[in-house]
Amino acid sequence: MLEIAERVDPAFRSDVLRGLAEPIPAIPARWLYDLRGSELFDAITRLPSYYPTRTETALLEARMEEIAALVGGDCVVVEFGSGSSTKTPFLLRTIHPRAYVPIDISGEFLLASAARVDEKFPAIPVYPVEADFTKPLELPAEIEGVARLGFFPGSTIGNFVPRSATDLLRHFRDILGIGSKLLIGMDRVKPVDRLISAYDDSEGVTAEFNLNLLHRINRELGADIPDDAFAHQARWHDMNGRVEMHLVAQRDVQFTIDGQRFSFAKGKSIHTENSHKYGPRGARLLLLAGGWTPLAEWTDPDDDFALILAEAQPNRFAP
Ligand code: AVJ
Repeated sequence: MLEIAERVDPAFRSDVLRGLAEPIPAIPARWLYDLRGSELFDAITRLPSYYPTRTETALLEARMEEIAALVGGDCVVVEFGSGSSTKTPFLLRTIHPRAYVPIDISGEFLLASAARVDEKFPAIPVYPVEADFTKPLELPAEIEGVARLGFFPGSTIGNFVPRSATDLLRHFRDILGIGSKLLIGMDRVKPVDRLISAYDDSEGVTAEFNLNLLHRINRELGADIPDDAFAHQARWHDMNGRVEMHLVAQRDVQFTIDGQRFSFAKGKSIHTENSHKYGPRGARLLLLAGGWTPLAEWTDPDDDFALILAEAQPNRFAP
């Protein structure tokens, strides 16, 4: 018992209990990314129907020289939500930064990927930071005074509703400082059938990724959710411009989490993730609202995905 209690993140417990008691039950998406969840997400990125990763990687590979020319030399790269750091080599190889700072919430995953980068680029010091990048955080003292390039690939910004995305971009600006640059990946709006197959693959990997959240709740919070009672669903919400992931009750079901009873009628869902998609104007407007001036952008020939380079706006008192 004690052993279990020690492992539990109190924020996980309160987010789950609070989220499931809401009129529209929902759990913040970041809890999908424990070690198993991060591994499953990694598997998603290799699925044929999941176009964002390979499209963004190809863009980075093709356009890195141009990007590097605009970024300028002497800087450190700070990556928000580095995960498995698979796109990082393209950046490090061309930019040759003074240091690399990967920031991720999943500690074990972070250290393993940091070690891989360190091995591949022995000349670049790596300073991993285990943190929730949405919260206040300290950058390592070693990089003080050096220009910063924030790297936020994968359309992770799409996880946040526009209001929170704006807050997050402002937060990045506070962390990195005025004059810093940000290279951000944003997924584009596209036909619904392509979006849905990217988030409900025929191999069932995304379903497993979503259902892992229930396994995590059972394991870490001592809950008894029958995992066959819920099924994965991906929905396009046109008005909000996003794909939503849900876990839908397949029958009436009752369960207990940390002594609290919940009951879900058949068809009721737990909303577990949003993935917002942006057109060119929307993407730039979001950056501007978050305090970043777009400098340049690159897209693939099908306009499936965009990489945007932006600069932290100075505070101005007049236009
Ligand atoms: C990591 C948030 C960018 O929204 O495309 C992929 C997460 N979830 N398939 C996305 C995800 C299900 C992914 N992001």
